[in-house]
Amino acid sequence: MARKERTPQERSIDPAAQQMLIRADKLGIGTAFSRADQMPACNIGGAGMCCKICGMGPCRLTKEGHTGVCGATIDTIQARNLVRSIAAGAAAHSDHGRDMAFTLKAVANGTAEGYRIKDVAKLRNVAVLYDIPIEGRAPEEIADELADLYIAQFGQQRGELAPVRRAPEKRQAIWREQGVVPRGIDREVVEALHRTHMGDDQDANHLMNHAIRTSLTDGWGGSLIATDVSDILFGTPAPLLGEANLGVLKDDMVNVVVHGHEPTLSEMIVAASQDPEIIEYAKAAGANGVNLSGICCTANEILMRQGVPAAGNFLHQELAIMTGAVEAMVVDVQCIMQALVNLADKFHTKVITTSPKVKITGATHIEFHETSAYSTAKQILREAIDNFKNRDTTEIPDVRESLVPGFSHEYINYMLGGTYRASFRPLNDAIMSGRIRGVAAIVGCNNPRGQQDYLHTHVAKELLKQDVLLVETGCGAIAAAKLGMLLGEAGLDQVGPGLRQVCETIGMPPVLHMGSCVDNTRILTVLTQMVEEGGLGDDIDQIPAVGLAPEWMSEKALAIATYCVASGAYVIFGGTSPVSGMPDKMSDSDLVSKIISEGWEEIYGGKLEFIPEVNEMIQATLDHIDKKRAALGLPEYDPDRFSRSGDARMLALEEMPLADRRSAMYGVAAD
Ligand code: NFS
Repeated sequence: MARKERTPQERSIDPAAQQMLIRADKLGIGTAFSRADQMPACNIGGAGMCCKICGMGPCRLTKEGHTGVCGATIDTIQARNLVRSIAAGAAAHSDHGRDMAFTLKAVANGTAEGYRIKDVAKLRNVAVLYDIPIEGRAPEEIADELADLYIAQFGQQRGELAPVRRAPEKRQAIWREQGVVPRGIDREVVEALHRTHMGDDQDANHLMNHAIRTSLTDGWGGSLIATDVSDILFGTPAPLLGEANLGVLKDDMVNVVVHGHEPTLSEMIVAASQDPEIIEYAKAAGANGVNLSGICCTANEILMRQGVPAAGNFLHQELAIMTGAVEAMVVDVQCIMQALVNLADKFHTKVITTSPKVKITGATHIEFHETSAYSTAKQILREAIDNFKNRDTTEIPDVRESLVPGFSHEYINYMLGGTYRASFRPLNDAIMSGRIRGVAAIVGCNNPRGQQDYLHTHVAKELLKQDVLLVETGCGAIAAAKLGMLLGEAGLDQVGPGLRQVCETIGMPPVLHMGSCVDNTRILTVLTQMVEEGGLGDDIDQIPAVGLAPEWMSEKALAIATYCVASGAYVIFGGTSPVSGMPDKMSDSDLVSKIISEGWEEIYGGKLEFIPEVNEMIQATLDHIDKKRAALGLPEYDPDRFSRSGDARMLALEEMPLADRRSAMYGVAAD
């Protein structure tokens, strides 16, 4: 039975999205939002209780005690499905990391067109972590050795993944004791597929151990490699001014939207869009140049390094085309909806696929290789410019917000301590004193089954009031950006008094945009440094911190959640649990749910829970932070302890009659 169709306001809290959804309705065009309304969610598959691993099925189990044709239980089927999702997510991130490592190798050997090593300092710092000699060596020589080491992580068969050494020592010891240190990235993903094949691993606990091992190939493997190499090639992010939302599209320019994940393509398109030859070409076509913007994690990559505006997050990909103002949507890998091609047909937009791994029927394919990167980028832009003449009527929502992204681990270190004494001391001290109650990472996708951006921003606002410092990545960060929550210090009046004092003293915003989803590894290395700084325990699980993905939808999100749990974090997801029992309680099988929460907490100190209700999500976050504070012996959080911050107090004083100020300031009676 089809669900009731929601209004644009029920589908998204973003005014730009609402405007485009009204336009979609007027034009009779479907979107992910309307398809979600029309597609009833499958309770059995959603709860992980459908097994289609072999040809005897699919077996849809609905009652306690049901088994598949082979005798597989609900627990085994849920565990197998979850392991497969985590393997797919880890594979996506890691394959991205592999391609980055190949690009680094090509740059080191002078075979990549248009790229160079932009951040030599980061290259040297990373090389040292792996004992690669740096003194007296050219950057290319160091890069060549680092690229070889990183490429080797994928095919390594035995031993330990090299980046694992970057985790806190105590954490590494737990992983060794549990036998979950990954041997090689590809090996663990292949083994995940093998173990979940018909007739293999059929013990839920044993399967979930491998879920942990597979996820670690992502967080302390492929994703970390992707972040390192992106920084080395394109620069480690530092704060800059950017803009977000559909209002960044321009009526008088050729609009090219880059969408997907890998910065190799988008960085080259950014460079090509500034090429005088391309600008001339655009002018000859009657446009004022090429206007680039991004969607999804590609947006984050070029936003935080180049200040290229973000047109939006995951659910904005169709809405951008709906403006009628996009000449080309250039995509590489991941989170690209197949619906784009049919939608683009209704307008003049060209969908251009570029990755050798991704073709979409009906899209134009211009394959992108690092050996001819710059030339291909120019070719893509020329295609877009040629398409400008086909533009019909447009409707670009006049909605955009400024934001300050670019808080890399390195920058936070510098921000807190300066160039010569870079340190996390002020942050740790602020948490220890209770000015900052704790830290929460709000990350992950949009999901059209919910109201776009509502959970992301509502949770963020409520936690800020409670003096919780926020870090954000992925589509969650873009949600916050679009709603004006990444405006540097501008939103400080919405923030609790202690956190406000810290932000004003350091000059930092209360929500730190740390990048794309592979950049969740920046959060891991930040947490590691917080441990090493001292005062917050000797492992990540002791820090008063929580990870949230309120609007998750992708398998990558499940991989991220699992490696964060394995690293010691409490992770809360919104939406539906892929290992829940049936909602009508026909099955109360909850072994896998218990393994990933209580079971993992016992071993790793972190746990994964699915909490759909927003207030429960917020309360669980605060309870966990307070529990960790108590365990560390830190003072109980007290919002009144630090009263009003300096700036707020000064403003209040300024408004006072002069005679009253003295007593207000010094507690003495006026003369
Ligand atoms: Ni992350 Fe980035 Fe967005 Fe979700 Fe997709 S873009 S890798 S998966 S939808 S946050």
